[in-house]
Amino acid sequence: MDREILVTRSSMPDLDEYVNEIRTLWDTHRLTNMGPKHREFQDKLRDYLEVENIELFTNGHMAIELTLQALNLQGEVITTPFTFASTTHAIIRNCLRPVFCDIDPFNYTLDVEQLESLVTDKTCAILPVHVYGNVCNIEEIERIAKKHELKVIYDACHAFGETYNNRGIGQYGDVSCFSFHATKVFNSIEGGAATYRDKHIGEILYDLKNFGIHGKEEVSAVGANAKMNEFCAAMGLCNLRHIDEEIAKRKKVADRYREHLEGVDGLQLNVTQSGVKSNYAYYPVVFEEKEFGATREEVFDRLAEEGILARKYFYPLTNAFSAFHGEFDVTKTPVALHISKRVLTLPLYSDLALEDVDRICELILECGTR
Ligand code: T4K
Repeated sequence: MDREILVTRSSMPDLDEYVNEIRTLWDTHRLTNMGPKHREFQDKLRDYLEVENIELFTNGHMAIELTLQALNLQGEVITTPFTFASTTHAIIRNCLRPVFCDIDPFNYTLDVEQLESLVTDKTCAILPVHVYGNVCNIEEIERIAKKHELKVIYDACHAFGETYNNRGIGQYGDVSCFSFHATKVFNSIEGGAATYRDKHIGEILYDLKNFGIHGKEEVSAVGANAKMNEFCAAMGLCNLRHIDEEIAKRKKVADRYREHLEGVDGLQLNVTQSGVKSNYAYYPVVFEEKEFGATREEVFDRLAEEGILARKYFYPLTNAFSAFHGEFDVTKTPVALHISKRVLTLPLYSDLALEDVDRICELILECGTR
């Protein structure tokens, strides 16, 4: 191909729309610290996500990290290793111990069959991930959490705008954390949010994102700085106007992949989940060499030769990171290990041409018949 196709491409509004949105900043010089754009964006998101409570952050990671801090947790947190670094790092940076649970082989979220066997008297919380926008087994997670009095914090960074059983995904668990990073279905350049059930958690989150400052002369908590600025909020406001259209376009791309790849021996496509309104966040395909005739690496390399840069989200597993010096036994999460060695996330974004999807699939299918 004469141009590169990357795994994703940020959605952006028309330049004029953004310029118009930020114009008032030149009048007010109010660039950050919960200004009018921040307030408007937060209100609009509350409606869009169908949640009662929301707090904006500078990114998805700080939403997760500060949520764990706000809940004042101690001990062990059961989580998945099949995720981005952020999820595991947020646990460890709070001096908590991650306990890795294996994943479901088809939707790649926490394996609820194994989950309860990992609960000990040190367990304080479960941190599942709606990975690729696939919704976790919420009923079972809630049952287990209730039985053992555990907090549930969903990493919903891939699940923007999704609903489960007609309720915004952010309504589930004690807290759900979203990312609005440039690479996500919905972006505010960088950004994130926590949606939560208990209003009191919101007060703590606010303190933690703004140095614990209350008014001009009182600092009543030891907080960090994780505020969203006005330029990011303005980008979020613009992108929010177009989000439904964006997701509809992503669906067309995902459907086209499925037309070409469904039913091919040795290819496992992503699940369609009942009760879920999907956002088509990623297009993961698992390559089983024996049945397909080529490895994930061979497909990755062949696509790269043509300038198509798919990604191995999520390889390596977080429990295999060199940062942890072999502290965690990856063989205890065999399904996650198997999938992470075989999965490739194919390019998926709203303005990816369907002809490009055809070409990508052609190249993939050729790999299998070589
Ligand atoms: N939890 C989960 C499950 C997550 O996946 C993430 C983030 C988080 C928590 C934390 O949320 P944030 O703190 O990030 O809000 C990317 C993203 O940086 C990261 O947000 C995302 N997950 C992760 C899955 O992917 P990289 O290192 O793969 O990104 P990068 O720079 O290689 O970009 C990938 C492709 O995206 C590029 O090839 C081109 C395109 N791109 C990238 C950028 C930066 C754009 O089109 N525009 C851009 O500005 O991590």
